[in-house]
Formats: sequence, structure tokens, C-alpha cells
Amino acid sequence: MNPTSRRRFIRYGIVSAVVAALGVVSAYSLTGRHESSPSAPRLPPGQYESSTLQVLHVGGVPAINTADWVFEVYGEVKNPLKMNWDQFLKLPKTTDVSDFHCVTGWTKLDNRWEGVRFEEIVKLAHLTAKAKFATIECYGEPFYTTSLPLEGLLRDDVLFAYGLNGEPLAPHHGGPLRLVVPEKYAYKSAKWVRRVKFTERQELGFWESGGYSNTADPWTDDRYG
Ligand SMILES: Nc1nc2c(c(=O)[nH]1)N[C@H]1C(S)=C(S)[C@@H](COP(=O)(O)O)O[C@H]1N2
Ligand SMILES: [Mo]
Repeated sequence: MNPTSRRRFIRYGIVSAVVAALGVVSAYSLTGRHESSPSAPRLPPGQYESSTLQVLHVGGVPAINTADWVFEVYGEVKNPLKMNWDQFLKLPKTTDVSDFHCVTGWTKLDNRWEGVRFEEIVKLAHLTAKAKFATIECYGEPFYTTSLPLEGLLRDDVLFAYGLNGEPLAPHHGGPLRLVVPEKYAYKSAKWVRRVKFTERQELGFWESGGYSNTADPWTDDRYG
């Protein structure tokens, strides 16, 4: 190899190495953490892995008898809903395995939730054109609420869950029915769901009005509002 072609060869080598490195970096960021790509990180920034779901809530566990339980959907809907437990159990059932990230730092991977997609409720309630957000209102004291934009709630992994890992959802985990929103910090995953209110503007939930982020995105370390 003469000196000129060797120089060209080396330059070519460096350029391809840089191109390859950029390719790896962009493939990494494009895969998205939550898609099940083998190279995708499972833990969001600042989170540690916990072997269990840690029981966490304000107030006590409300005593809810499924015989008295009602689920209501109101606000910006053309067809308000009021369902009892048996009626809710007849809705199309789905199972989804997802990770659960608490803003205090723990993440429990691979929780198998069983229940009804949020989307099923939307289909039944027929939203008005104004509906852009939903507030989830819970049983129990103090009155716990949280709210989310509709787009985030229509994802396939957002469920009203009544089962966890093959068992009925235990009261301390939000049974008989809780919301599960895997792509947000867990204070959006309201336990003991009672009502869903569709709104034009977003209402601030319990922790959100106490200084926690309203967007609550674990992947951007978006903890405080
Ligand atoms: N109704 C209600 N839902 C709630 C809470 C609460 O205080 N009340 N706490 C949230 C928070 S901060 C977390 S981390 C999860 C905890 O769910 P787990 O106890 O099933 O692990 O519930 C969320 N849902
Ligand atoms: Mo949490």
C-alpha cells in the first residue's frame, strides 16, 4: 500500500467506525425502553428493582364489598355508565404483563394484570368532542384522584385490573378494581376505582396537586411538578 492509499484506508476506517457507533446509539434510542427488545433497558433512570410490589397508599384500605360496588363513568360522555360487579366482569377481558414504577424509586418488573382495557370503557361511554382527559376517583379516605390525557389512557397496556399474577386483586393492591398505567409513575395507577370523569381540561390529582409531576414520565425522571 502506498502512503496515500494507506491514509485513505485509515480515514475510511475511522469514518466507518464513527458511522457504526452512531448507528448503535440511534438504534438504542429508537427501540424505546418499553418495547420488548432484548437490548432495551428495563429500569428507568433513578429506579431500583424491587422483588415485590410495595404496598403504598394514603389512608387505610377501604372495605369494599363487591355486592355494593359500583363503577360510574360521567362527565364529557354521551352515554354515562353505572355498572355493578357482575356487569363489569362481563366486559371483554384482557391480560397484560408490564412493569410498575413508583416515584419513590422502586420498580417491580413483569406484573401480569388481568382486567378490562381503558379503551373498552371509552367505546361504551361514547365521549363528547370535548373529552380530552379523564379523572379517576377512588373509594376510600382521603379522597384520592388522579388524571391523565386520553391518548395515554388508550394504550393497550392501560387496564382496569381485577387480577394480578393469576389471583384476584387483593384489597391492599387496590382490589376489587384498580387502574394500571405502566408508562407513568404509579401514583397514576389509582387503586379502588369508583368513578371515571371525562373532562375538557385536566384536573389535578391528589399527588399532582401536592408537587408531584402531572406528566409523571419515568423515562425522563419526571418526578416533580
Ligand atoms: N387510591 C389510591 N391509589 C393509589 C395510591 C393511593 O394512595 N390511593 N397510591 C399510589 C402509589 S404512589 C403507588 S406506588 C401505587 C402502589 O400500588 P401497590 O400498593 O399495589 O404496590 O398505588 C397508587 N395508587
Ligand atoms: Mo408511588
